[in-house]
Amino acid sequence: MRLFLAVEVSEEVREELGRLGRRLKGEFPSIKVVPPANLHITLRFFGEVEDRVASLISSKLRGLPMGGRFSVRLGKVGGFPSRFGARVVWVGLENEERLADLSDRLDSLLGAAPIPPRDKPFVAHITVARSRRPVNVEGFSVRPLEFEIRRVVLYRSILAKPNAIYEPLDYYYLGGP
Ligand code: 2AM
Repeated sequence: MRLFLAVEVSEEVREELGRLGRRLKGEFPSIKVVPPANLHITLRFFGEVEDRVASLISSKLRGLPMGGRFSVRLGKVGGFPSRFGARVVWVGLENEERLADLSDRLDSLLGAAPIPPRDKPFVAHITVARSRRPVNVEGFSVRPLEFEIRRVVLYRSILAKPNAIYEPLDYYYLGGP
């Protein structure tokens, strides 16, 4: 199964990014907007793994201290490979060091083989749309909403049309009051 670890965004953020998605669609009709229910911040992508590796990931993370809760804030609208010619449109995060620390912590808890290694450095982002044709997203922005990160979710991703289905398999709670 295809797996990744992510954190959720608040309802208010889903609404704000939904508005951004509608503005993008208005400007670039062929763009594919991520449905609000699918918005998330990936901390670690594993790709396709065997069932026993999925169970190992759950058992390694369950019950371990993940660090405390923290807040992040929506930042700039950007693009991969660039915001002037974006095929992936994303929103960045302020306080992204906390997310990077959490991603590193997960890596050290998970250890090496048979867990697939990380293939790209961590870049905190929320993907909001994808486009075959590169689009210029300079000039788009979102309100700098703040939201709390309370838990890490292990998701199974089922590639489907028109949108992937993300099925939560397990939750790992950050400490806090
Ligand atoms: P994206 O949003 O930048 O496309 C489910 O597919 C999640 O895993 C998405 O958030 C996606 O990031 C991320 N993902 C997919 N392939 C990846 C890869 N090779 N490396 C890192 N993250 C990946």
